[in-house]
Amino acid sequence: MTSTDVLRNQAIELPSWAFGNSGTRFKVFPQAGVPRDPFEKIADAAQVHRFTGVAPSVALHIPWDRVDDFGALAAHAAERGVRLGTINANVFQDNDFMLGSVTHPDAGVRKKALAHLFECVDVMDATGSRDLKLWFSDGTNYPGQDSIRARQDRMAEALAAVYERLSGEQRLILEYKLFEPAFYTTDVPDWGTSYVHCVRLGERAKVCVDTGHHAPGTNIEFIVAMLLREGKLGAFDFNSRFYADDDLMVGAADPFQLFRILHEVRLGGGFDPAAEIAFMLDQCHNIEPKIPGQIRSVMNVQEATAKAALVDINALTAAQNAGDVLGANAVLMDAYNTDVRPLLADLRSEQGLDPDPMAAYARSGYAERIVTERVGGVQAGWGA
Ligand code: LRH
Ligand code: MN
Repeated sequence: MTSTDVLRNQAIELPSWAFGNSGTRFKVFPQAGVPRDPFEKIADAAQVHRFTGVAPSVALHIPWDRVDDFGALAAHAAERGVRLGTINANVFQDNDFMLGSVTHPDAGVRKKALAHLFECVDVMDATGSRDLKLWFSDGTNYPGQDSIRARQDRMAEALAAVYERLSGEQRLILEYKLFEPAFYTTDVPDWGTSYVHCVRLGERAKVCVDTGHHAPGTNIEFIVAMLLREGKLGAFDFNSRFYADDDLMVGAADPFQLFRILHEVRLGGGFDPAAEIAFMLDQCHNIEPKIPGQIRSVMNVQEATAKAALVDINALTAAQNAGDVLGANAVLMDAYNTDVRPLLADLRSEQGLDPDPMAAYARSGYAERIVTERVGGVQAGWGA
């Protein structure tokens, strides 16, 4: 695949929840014009695809995006040039899940959690989605609170039951996270734990790398290289952070890290559609306007991808094999230090898009229109 092919075929999935209100435990600042239902979220996501051309699908979160007729929602999306993507389960907000969901000591609570996961598979059947993404907030806050081993047994049992329920091309994507909301153990805290569970489950179980879910200083591109080598990288939840799971715009806090990650994706064949890697955003625009925030984020992924695609692999390999440390590093830095914005602007023009998506969206009047139209009703959020 040439670098231009990689950019032309790029598909970045947007999170429906990025268009709703979000915040921290301290405050959720509502914004005017925010969607009131999944249909309006989809309409906003379609604006990002309209101006970037590379955001053709929207990930849903259940129950935040539960509707009576998912067929109607899929049709609504199609009319706007996008499709429904990954289904995200939510076993982190029900009062019964305080001590865990599928890992809870009580079998009745585990059964309730599993029922929700099965409901999400039913939603996939209705939307035609390929991926079920599972992130578990399950964990403990104090040593001795529960058996680490027993919780893993419960987790494995639940994952096997969900995996059994999948059909056709459907996949289970297991997302890990170091901590929060649990602060002593998290039952799927790192790539190794997710990988072990996925290997035991089978071919259609893959790992999701959320770039905000690692201990500070973690070399995420090493994890990406390893998972690609094992054929177990299923998806990314892209965002960036300065400290913890900040869910800031991807590439905003550490554009060099994003470049290094996408360089390993390229080396590992991850840009080949056959690798079936889902490139998703998972972000919260707590203080910035949400649609432009998503457009900027998509452009950040495009720019990092374009830079990664510019790396002269032959020169890099030659320098590496010659033990030319500075030479090899220079090959990578040359690509990273290349201004790819003109290249991307030309590619957009070639595709009949405005070379400057942010300016084009601002001129469209959509932002003003939704503020005027979306009066009354309950703004969408995390419903916590
Ligand atoms: C957990 C997470 C997960 C989603 C949620 C919105 O921190 O990254 O991917 O379910 O954010
Ligand atoms: Mn995530």
